[in-house]
Amino acid sequence: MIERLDAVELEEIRDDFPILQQRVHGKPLIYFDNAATSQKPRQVIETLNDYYRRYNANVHRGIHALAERATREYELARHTIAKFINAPAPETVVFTRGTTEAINLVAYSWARANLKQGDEILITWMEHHSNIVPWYQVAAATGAVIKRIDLNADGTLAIPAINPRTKLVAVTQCSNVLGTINPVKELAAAAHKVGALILVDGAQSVPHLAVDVQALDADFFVFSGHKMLGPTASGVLYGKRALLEGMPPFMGGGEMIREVSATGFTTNDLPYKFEAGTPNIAESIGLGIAVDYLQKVGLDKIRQHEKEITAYALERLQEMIEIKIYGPLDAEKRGGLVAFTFSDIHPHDLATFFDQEGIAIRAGHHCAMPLHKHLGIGATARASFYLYNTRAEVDALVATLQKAKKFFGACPTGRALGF
Ligand code: C6P
Repeated sequence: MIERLDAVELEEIRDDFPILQQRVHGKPLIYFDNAATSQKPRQVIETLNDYYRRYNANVHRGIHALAERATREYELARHTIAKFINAPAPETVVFTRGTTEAINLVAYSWARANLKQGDEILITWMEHHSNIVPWYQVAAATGAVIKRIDLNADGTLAIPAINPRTKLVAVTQCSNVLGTINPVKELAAAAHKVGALILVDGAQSVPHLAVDVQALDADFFVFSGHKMLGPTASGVLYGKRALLEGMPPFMGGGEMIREVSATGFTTNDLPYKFEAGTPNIAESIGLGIAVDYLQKVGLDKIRQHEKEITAYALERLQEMIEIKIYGPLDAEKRGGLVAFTFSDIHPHDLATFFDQEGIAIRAGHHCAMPLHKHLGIGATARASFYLYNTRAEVDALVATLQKAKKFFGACPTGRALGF
């Protein structure tokens, strides 16, 4: 039986998000910018408040009551998150400030130590700049070469046989523009066949789909807390233990050492070797509470809800001849976001028009400039959904597009196409 959120649950969820109760420009807020950052439930907001009011202290240092409580809650969050992604042990979960920092950690530590001239790093056309620029930097430092997996006409990956020169496949599990959900398990198997590793960017998947890093056989898996109901500056690098153990530290300082002498240092155990300095304590604790919240609702229910909202949005948007939607038109193959262009109206003008109606969407290149260039466009408008969005809000999106058409005097540019 398919589990879905019923109307009562949806209303209860919405009540947990104080920000959704407000009006923007005199209109009820409709928040469709979840791929940029999600809103936070009161449980997470209260956790941050509680930390700073009642047990603010540094972790793994003091022996007083506040320090012990802070350390306990911080490590509890690590346990919760490890279980959530089915990591084999909490030590394989490193807290970072987000996806970007986690990818840079791997690029600076693993890649610089392991790649050499002529080695290949395989990415895709749909990567976010966070999963492109660190590899350009690695290529410049080591002489490695960047290769890209091409796209099919429907915005899915045209998966090639992987070249034996490939040492790393770095791929997003869900595109923040096309919405495409990529077959990372198959890519991991193909990478391993030629002795390459795979790094999976889970920034747009972990908030929305049940993820099992062991079932995927990911070598590295990264994601951001702020896109999954958690605080900003929270995030995770998961890595296979043997890999993390073999890697040099990314940053030097307190916590990451076991001993420091007049001439050198030895490194701490996992995961602390990669958590130099005072970490993002409140944020990581808050992320643990966000994960509790997602698990209480149920990832399968959340995915089903978003699939239904996305399918409805795709159907309603395609009623308009002026629209062009990017990525697969089948909600089963995509996450809960839709990027589009609408006639000849610039996406920034559209986003401004939407804002006046109280609807938050994003416009621009969404930190995926190579993808937009590859598609021959400068920018797209994007509506991205989460567990608290409703069909009525999608109706408002469509009604506002119709209003924008009248306002801007848009002329049809062709039928909605997959690409
Ligand atoms: N995408 C968006 O509006 P950080 O900024 O480190 O939390 O996440 C970076 C990142 C990495 N990979 C993917 C697939 C992403 O979507 C993002 C963030 C936001 O699409 C902000 S640009």
